[in-house]
Amino acid sequence: MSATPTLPQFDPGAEMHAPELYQPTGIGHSVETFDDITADDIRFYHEQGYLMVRQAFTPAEVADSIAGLTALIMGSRPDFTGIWFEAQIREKVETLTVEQRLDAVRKLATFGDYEPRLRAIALHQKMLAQISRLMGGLQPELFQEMALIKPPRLGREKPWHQDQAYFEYPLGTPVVGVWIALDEATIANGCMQFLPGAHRNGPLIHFQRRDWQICDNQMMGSRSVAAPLKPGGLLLFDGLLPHGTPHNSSPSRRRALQFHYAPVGTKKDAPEVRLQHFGAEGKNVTC
Ligand SMILES: O=C(O)CCC(=O)C(=O)O
Repeated sequence: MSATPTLPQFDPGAEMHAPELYQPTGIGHSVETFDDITADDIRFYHEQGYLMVRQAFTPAEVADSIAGLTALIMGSRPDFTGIWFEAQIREKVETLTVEQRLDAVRKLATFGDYEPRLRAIALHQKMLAQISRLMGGLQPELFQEMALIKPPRLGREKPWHQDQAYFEYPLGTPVVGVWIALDEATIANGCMQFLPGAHRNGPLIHFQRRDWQICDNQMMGSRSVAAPLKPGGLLLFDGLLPHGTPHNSSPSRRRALQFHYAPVGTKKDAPEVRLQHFGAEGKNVTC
């Protein structure tokens, strides 16, 4: 394949959030390994919209994923164009050394065809088996791959949102997200935070503000829970679970993988249908 030179892509914004948006009141429920997930945990997932697995992947599997990500950022595949840089380094991206680029990237997407180590973790057999249980026995199909990196002191917020506000799958589709910590994810460096059980309230209106997001006013003072995870830990979460991550103001890097699955063969809606559910138009609401 020939290399196509492309201009660097940037994340849309660097605006800081109000600290009150991310004040978790507790830590989420977890099990130790995939093998420890019981029928009660599956029920818990359906009621609360999430489940954490503290040791989902081995240190070797984590190291492989990091090596795969690093290789892509260092340019192992010049034909790979799915890299977005932090908005704050827009002025200096061209002057960064390849090493410095490692701490300037915000996200990568759609990389499995370019990096077999990342495809392998997305299709990890033990993980897929548990996702299938969460889908009531249906066969999961991977439809989205992302790596989300919060460089030290720079990594920006991902505002509160529901992932299904980004997808065209009909409401009622059991969309399952997985979020895998590659570094230790802490409250200080921007681990996931979510509203347990709120997936059952259905779609929330999203607005284009710092991102395509739930209105800050709606999230202020809400009782969120955090998902701190060691490397190799995993969060399983429902496509309608409101979640977000704060800015990383710590000195430690926070790298994570996020994959999404829907049952094989699920037909997508037209984009207008998604906006009828998640968009503000015609609903007499403001943010
Ligand atoms: O890893 C993060 O910072 C948040 C990722 C996320 O929620 C998303 O991209 O939907």
